[in-house]
Amino acid sequence: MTLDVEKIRRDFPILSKLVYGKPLVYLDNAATSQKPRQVIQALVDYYEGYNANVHRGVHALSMESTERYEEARRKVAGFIGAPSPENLIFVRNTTEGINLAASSWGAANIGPGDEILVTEMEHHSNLVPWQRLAKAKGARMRFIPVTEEGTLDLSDLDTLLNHRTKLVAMTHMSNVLGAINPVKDIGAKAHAVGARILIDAAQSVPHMPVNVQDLDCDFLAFSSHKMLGPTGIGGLYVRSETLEKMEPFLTGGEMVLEVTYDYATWNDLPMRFEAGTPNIAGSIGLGAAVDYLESLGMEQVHRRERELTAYALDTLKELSEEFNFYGPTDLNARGAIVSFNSPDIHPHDLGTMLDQGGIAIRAGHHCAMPLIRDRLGVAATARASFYIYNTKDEVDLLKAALKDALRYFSKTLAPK
Ligand code: 7TS
Repeated sequence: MTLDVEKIRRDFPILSKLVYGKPLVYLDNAATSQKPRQVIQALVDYYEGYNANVHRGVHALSMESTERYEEARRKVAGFIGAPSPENLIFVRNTTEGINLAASSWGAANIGPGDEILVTEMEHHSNLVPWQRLAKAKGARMRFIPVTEEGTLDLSDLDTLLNHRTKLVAMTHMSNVLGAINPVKDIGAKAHAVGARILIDAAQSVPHMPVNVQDLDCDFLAFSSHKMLGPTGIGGLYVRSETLEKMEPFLTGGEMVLEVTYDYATWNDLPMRFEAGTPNIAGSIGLGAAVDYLESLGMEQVHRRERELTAYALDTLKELSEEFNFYGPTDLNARGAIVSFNSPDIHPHDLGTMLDQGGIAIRAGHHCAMPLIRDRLGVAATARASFYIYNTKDEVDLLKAALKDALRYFSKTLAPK
């Protein structure tokens, strides 16, 4: 079965929008995805029908919102293959999930002389929290290098990963290179030396089947807004044995069982990690996004995106003299993200020009400054990133717009 892209597109109201009088071509999905009517409706249904705080009211609305909030947790936990909904903490986004792990687990388990192993392709969200922790604790950061091709260079892994390593924190899919990393194999090696593995799944959970039990990871963080859901909500999966020993991240209401003027005891899992009123509507909206993705099937989503990536790489190859393209050539090792750069045009100028034609791409350092600057050796790149509703026609429009931009900026490409 292949996905019916035209039918999918009809579910996304924003895709019929005109930008500067041109049909929107939305190719900035790695930053945030668009939302289907079903997700938007779930938010409206909540606010119009049963808006109330969760876990505390005895009244009908509160009981309904609590039931729907916990139902969303069951759905999202199931989507990533968590053994129980208790393993899933609702957080604001991937960034907060990683910070929770760094503050609660990291602060208690990383000490002087310990090592935290990350890769050179991390988003700042999976770099800065560990840098800060390492500085505070006298621990050392180590880095798995990135090859010229944009994959991980694992040749020194046996040295980088050693008895001092306490944590491997790595991205499942790079938001710049599109590289999909062998997190399962590296996780097994991490466990063999007694280290834990945290997976930044911000770019993988939306685009391919991800199962935390199959990956055998200790932590996995992701964001709703990149997987058709609302902003302000995401998930952190934590393995039970680890979660049970973790101290709370934030403290206050909801996360306590009993409070006196002198002390407090902690609530059950996972509420212990959800201080204050949570993003109730957001969680329910994320549950609706999971329903939507499951109705398509994540294998189908991944297959369709691989097809589109293959088409994009093949189509854009024609411009390989004018643009450098980054990321692995092996389609099995990359997702639907294509970063590129021209020595003649600043990516921001390119992005602005494409925008005039209704084409939304991202230009910049993509919150991966060390990778862009120190590894790719550029100040910024342009990036097109695809999702289930993108089409080959849109890839063709991108190519045509890039050719126009080359003509406009460098006047070196003769019209074809
Ligand atoms: N990790 C990766 C791999 C990401 O791509 C992003 C966001 C994050 C973490 C942080 O996610 P957040 O939801 O907490 O912000 N990446 C991008 C991007 O590539 N363009 O804008 C946001």
